[in-house]
Amino acid sequence: MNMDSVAVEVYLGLGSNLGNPIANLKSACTAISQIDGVQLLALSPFYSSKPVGPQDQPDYVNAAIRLSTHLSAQQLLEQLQAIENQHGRIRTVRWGARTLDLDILLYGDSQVHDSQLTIPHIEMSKRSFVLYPLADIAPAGLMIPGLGTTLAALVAACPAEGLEKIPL
Ligand code: ROI
Repeated sequence: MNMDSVAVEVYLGLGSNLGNPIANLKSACTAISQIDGVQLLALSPFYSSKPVGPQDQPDYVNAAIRLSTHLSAQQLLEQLQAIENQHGRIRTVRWGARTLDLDILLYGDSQVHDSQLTIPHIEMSKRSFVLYPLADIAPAGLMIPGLGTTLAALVAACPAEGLEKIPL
């Protein structure tokens, strides 16, 4: 339970570039919707994206989720890591290929800085594969805590290069 025991609106980033990425994201979505204390509110379209970081890995599929939860950020992280592990995630090289990556991008208007979690997610403001799916399901005027800027402003400053919406 979070401290106020009030439902908090949370945004997640999803990514996969091993196995069947689309199937991995769909199955992750189902698993997330089944977490006790989580209500799924929206799922973005899926995007294919060129790898950021090392280029010698397959293209990614990325998406974003909006949910509401009574869980604390830490409790939610534990549930998400369990889902990553169920999907065969093996943590090897930094910035390497992965079957499933689930990131807490935003947790209400909170900022979290501890050994396990940094919210807002550090790199989100520069990454098209995070910002564009997020913009599909979040209000344009959404403020990014700590940055003093809106989601729409970040999107406007971030070219969609290497990013393509996957038709349904
Ligand atoms: N690149 C893309 N396109 N999508 C991701 O989800 C992703 N995740 C990562 C790194 C390796 C930084 N690159 C990525 O963790």
